[in-house]
Amino acid sequence: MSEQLIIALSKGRIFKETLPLLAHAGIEPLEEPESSRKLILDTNHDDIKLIIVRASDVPTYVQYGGADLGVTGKDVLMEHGGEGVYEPLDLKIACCKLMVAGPKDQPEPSRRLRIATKFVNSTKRYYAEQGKQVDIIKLYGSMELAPLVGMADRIVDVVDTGNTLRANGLEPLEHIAEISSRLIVNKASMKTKNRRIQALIKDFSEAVQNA
Ligand code: PRT
Ligand code: MG
Repeated sequence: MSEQLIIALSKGRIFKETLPLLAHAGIEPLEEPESSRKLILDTNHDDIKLIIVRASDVPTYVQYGGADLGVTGKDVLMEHGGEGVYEPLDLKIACCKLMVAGPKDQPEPSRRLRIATKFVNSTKRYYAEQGKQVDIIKLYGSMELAPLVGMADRIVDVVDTGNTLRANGLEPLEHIAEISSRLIVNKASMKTKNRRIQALIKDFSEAVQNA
């Protein structure tokens, strides 16, 4: 039997939007991550497994060889830094924008801006490029709440429709980066399983072009 190929995905939009790409490569999961408690999903190929991990853990699994390949948002990849992984393909799925947002019609305070975000590295880099000193407050979710309770002046978060911002009286202020999901590959796997990985990259890129 040939060696295993392990692909790391996260539940939700990444899984859903990766399914058609997998299908184009002839790969079909035999169970649903939403209904199954299993973390390793079988596919129609004995030697291809999908592992379901936290979105922010996908680059780490691929970096350390827990998975050969993964699908992850560019936002997550920018935070991680991308060490130990190749990023051969923009899958053009789960698209959104990384943005600075804040309360509607609120001028900048005269003191340093306080920014709440889970994207600490990207936020540091963005303000450093502007030559602006800010204080960053690290959060793990629901960033929109921080300005509402006076804990921060601004947030840095990914925005799609902007409905979540609007529902909380916030508005997008500055555009930091266009985000889409990327195929990432473990560097050692790229050498040892090159033929199979190249074939998968080719199938995925055809599917992206046809989408
Ligand atoms: O949920 P968990 O903490 O485990 O991880 P996660 O939130 O990073 O995972 P997930 O599955 O929600 O997102 C995976 C990837 O999808 C992200 O890394 C982004 O690259 C991408 N993506 C695309 C988005 C969105 N669109 C998006 N809208 N990720 C998050 N959102 C959030 C947004 O911040 C807001 O809170 O969804 C909410 C609705 O957005 P609006 O603007 O349409 O209201
Ligand atoms: Mg989420």
